[in-house]
Amino acid sequence: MTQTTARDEHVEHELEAGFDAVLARHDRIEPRDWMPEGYRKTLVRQVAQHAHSEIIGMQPEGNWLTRAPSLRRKAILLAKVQDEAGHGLYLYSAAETLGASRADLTEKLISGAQKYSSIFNYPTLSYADVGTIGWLVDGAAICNQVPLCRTSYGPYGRAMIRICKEESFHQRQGYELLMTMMRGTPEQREMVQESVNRFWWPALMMFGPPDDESPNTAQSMAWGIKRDTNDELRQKFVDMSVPQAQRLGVTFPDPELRWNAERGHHDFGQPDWEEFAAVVRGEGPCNAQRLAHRRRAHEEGAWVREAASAFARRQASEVRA
Ligand code: FAQ
Repeated sequence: MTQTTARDEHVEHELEAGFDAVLARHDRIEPRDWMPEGYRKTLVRQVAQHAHSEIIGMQPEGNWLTRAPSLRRKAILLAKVQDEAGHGLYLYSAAETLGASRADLTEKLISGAQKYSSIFNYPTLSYADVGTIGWLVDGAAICNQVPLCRTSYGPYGRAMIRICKEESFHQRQGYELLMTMMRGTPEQREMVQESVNRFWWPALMMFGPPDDESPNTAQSMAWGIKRDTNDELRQKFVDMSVPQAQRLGVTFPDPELRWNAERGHHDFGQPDWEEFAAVVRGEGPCNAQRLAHRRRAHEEGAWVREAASAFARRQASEVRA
């Protein structure tokens, strides 16, 4: 071994020890800190997938913007969909602090090289779906994201704090919409139940595969990127949703769902994991439509990006002059 290699190895060792010490203290890793390449890559993967989900996630509800049943519902829905765009932008910015570029991540999304959440590949067939997405999809997102406020990477955790506050409003508006419909006609109540039946299982899939089939969980937990496993969060979501469903007057389409006094949790059935795998592979009901829409919006927005870059270049040259 040459002297330089030995010294490099020693430095690397020290850096790694410093990184481990930060994690052990439950402190934050910041963009300029040394980090193992695997940690950086895992974060870029998760944060990019999260950002893409927020952006693609505008489409299912956006579908109902022009058909909202009242001005009030339209104002609420517009605000919610715009919030999702904002979440996408905070998250792309967090990914940029790791050396990724937003343009490159967008290319990877529209070429299908990077994933986004399976949930957004299901259609929204009635206005009740707007309420169900708020209640169950944002509810699942909150369950998953509140622990991420304590994730070990500073910019991601800080983005999560604001995102969670906004997701809470999203969940409340969804629940309030469904409650209003449940107080309406028998047809409206049926619409709510039908919508809940379609979204329950896909909402459970949002937490990812079962722990024993999750290739990333163990390492992500060791690095403090994830604070809970997929199954732990899924259980938390089920326990949280059951009393809310009872209050609302709807049921979940799971014959195995029941309280287990010994465990202090609800037992529940397994989602169809083959369906999950197919949706993640791009074979869900709306995958092609969602990506085609995003691709078209990206192409049609090219002139805005060019104009913004030209403006930024001119401003920079004026400052230099
Ligand atoms: N869909 O080893 P794991 C929202 C992939 S935001 C598609 O367990 P990991 C707000 C996973 O990437 C919703 N793919 O992976 C909103 C991995 O593939 P890879 C998004 C999935 O990362 C509401 C492979 O399977 N939230 O809803 C899914 O440790 C309403 C193996 O899985 C986030 O992204 C899935 N459901 O755990 C917006 C939260 N699950 O990359 C609009 C942050 C897993 O190895 C309207 N992310 N995969 O090829 C996370 O917490 C984690 O990334 C998990 C997955 C828990 C999603």
